[in-house]
Order: sequence, then structure tokens, then C-alpha cells
Amino acid sequence: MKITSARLIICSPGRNFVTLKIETDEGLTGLGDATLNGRELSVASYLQDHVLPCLIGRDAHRIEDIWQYLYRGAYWRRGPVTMTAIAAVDMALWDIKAKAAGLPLYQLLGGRSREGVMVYTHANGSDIAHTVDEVLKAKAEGYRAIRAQCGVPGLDKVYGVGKGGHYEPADASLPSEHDWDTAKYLRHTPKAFEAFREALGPDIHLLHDVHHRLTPNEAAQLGRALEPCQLFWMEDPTPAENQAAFRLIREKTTTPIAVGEVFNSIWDCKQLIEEQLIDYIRTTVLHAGGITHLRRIADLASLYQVRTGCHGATDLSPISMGAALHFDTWVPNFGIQEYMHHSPQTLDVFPHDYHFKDGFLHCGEKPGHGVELDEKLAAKYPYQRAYLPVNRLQRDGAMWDW
Ligand code: KDG
Ligand code: MG
Repeated sequence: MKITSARLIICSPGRNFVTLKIETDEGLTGLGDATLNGRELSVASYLQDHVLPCLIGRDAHRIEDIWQYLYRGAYWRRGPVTMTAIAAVDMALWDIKAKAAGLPLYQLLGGRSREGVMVYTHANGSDIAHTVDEVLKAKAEGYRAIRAQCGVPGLDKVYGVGKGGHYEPADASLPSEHDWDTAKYLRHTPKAFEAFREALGPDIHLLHDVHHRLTPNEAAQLGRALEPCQLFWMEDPTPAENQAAFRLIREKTTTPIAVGEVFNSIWDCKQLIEEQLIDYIRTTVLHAGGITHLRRIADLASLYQVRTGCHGATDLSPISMGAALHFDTWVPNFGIQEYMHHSPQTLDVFPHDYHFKDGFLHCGEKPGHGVELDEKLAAKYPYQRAYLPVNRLQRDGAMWDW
């Protein structure tokens, strides 16, 4: 089955998405997500100018060979732009192969390991009382796992808080600026989680995202302070370029740790996994080289009792969500899947087969990954430049970590 065309559709139904459509001489088509938040056009150019011309005429069934050709053959390996571009090709080819087989994608990976995919949603409040309301709302909607983020007294703007459950992370045409003060955050967060746990009772999982804002020692302090609240995980406690830094956190707290939404290859998490410095790996089908590479990361993780917890924010298109849900339905060492709701416009542009029920997402049984693109509707939403905010220290305005 020969690839006859490969083209990009860039649209902004509530936020920007880059989609790759691959067509074949047998009439089968496949879709891949190529969205890299705030850097969308870089991936589009990498694909358009350097990758897509090399695909024409290749056998669409040779997924592994095409993956190796784009990774090993390119000389310049890894990095978010490269690996997102490879992921888009990989996702589209798995979609085609599964359609050719007439099977939902999870069947090609090895079949169903579970009846549904446990997901966590977001609850974000401006203060403790508001966040308690949001957490209880999520529980009432049927979620078994909830990520809580709460405003910090004395900090005006903190990423992702005060906006209820549903918000768009890339919120401006130039990066907006947020404040940070570690001491205020460390004083407030344990009190907030005590209130959330008290309101929820013991049976609902609670998660928290630190967004890389702490040093390893500060992260250890937070992890210890949160131990009585029994978190499912503490996410991205410190920047992870230096994987050995996680030893300092691990030695001092039993709060489980999740890392990896910004990772793009197995090399970013090799030491974290092999030394069992984390409990959950958050790499995705999108930013870490597609299903082909994510499967290698998950297999390595399974040797060390590390489970998956794929990133699933709104800047990953419904195509990534569909592909991730097929992966989650199969992967033996599954932990949890993030589920941040897309806007209604996005959901209209990407008709999909997955659905939510009682705290679980179900990938559906249509052949392929089960997500389509309404190109006519997409054309009504042209690209609009948008950025994630940046973060500065309140004390002196110095740039701080994401
Ligand atoms: O592109 C960045 C967002 O996806 C990220 O800020 C969301 O941290 C995030 C999360 O855990 O979903
Ligand atoms: Mg995160």
C-alpha cells in the first residue's frame, strides 16, 4: 500500500492544532496529531519542508522502518519538534494499518488489557473554598481521580488556577507573565490538600502538578508535608534535565512522583526509570515519537514497576487522545490518563469514537484510532498565534522555571 499524499491541516477551533493526513493508493487515509503548544508552525515546517517529501511512494505498512528512517536517518535526533513530527507520521500510519485490518488500533498492539481507561480531570480554584467546590463538582460528575490546583494568598496570577475545570493554557498572542514565590506556595499547599482530602473522603484519588517550580529539597519538603493526604501523585516537582536530582526527593518522601510530559524520548527518562526514582511516566503518543516509541518507553518502565500516566491537556488534539486511549487500553503497566476537556468547537472539528462514563474513557471499536477531521469546518478556524505564560519571581522579577 503506497503513500500517495501527505498534507497538513492547521486550524484553531478554540486553540491551534496541526494535523497530518496521509493518503494511500488503496484509498485508506490516516490522521496524526502534530501539535506542539506555542511552537505549532515549527513542527508544520519540519514536516512540510523536510519529512513529507520523503514519504511519497513508501509502503504505508512499514511503520517501524519509516520510524527508523526519520529518527536514525535524519542525523539530528530527538528534540520536541523532531519527535512531534515523527509522532504525527507514526500515528497516521498506525491509523491506516488498523483500518486496513478492519480493527480498532488496540487490537494491533496486543488486544484489550482493561475494560476502560481511568482518567483524572482538573479542578482549579482561586482559593481553598473555591477549589473545594470544584473538586466536589468533579466528584459529582463521576470522576475517580481529580487534579487540584489552588490559588496562593499573596500571588496574583498562578498558572492554571482560578479558572474552574476547563481552561486553555495558551492564553495570549504574546506570553503573559505570572508571579511565583516558593515560600508562600509551600506554606499554603499542604493546608489546601488537607481541605480537599477532608471534603472528598478517602476513596477519590487526588493529584497535584507542581509545574517544575521547586528545587529537589523543596520538593522533598512538599512531598513529606502531603503524605497524610495520600496523593495519587505529585507531578513535575522539579525540572528534570538532571535526572539524578530526583534521588534527593525520593530518599525523603513516599509521595508518588509523576514526570515526563515535556520528555520526547526514552533517553529523557532512562535513569529516572532504571533507578526507580519515579512512579509514573507521563510521556505521550504525541511529543515522544508516536505509538512506536511510547511502547518502548512503557516496556522499559514495566521492568521497574513504573506505570504510565499520559499527558492529556487540551493542547493535544482529540487525535492524540484517541490514539492514547487505544494505547492505554492495551498497555499492561497502565496507571492513569489525563483528561482535560476540549472546547465544543474542537470536538465538532474532530468527530471521535471515544466516550466518558463513570470516571473512565472508552476508546471505541471503530477501525483505526477512531478520530476524524472535518476539513470544511476546520477551514473556518484559521491559525492564531498563542503562547503559554512565562513565570517570574515575585521578589525581583527574575525568570523562573516552568
Ligand atoms: O502545553 C503545556 C500544557 O499541556 C501543560 O501546561 C499542561 O502541565 C500540564 C498538564 O499537566 O496537563
Ligand atoms: Mg503537567
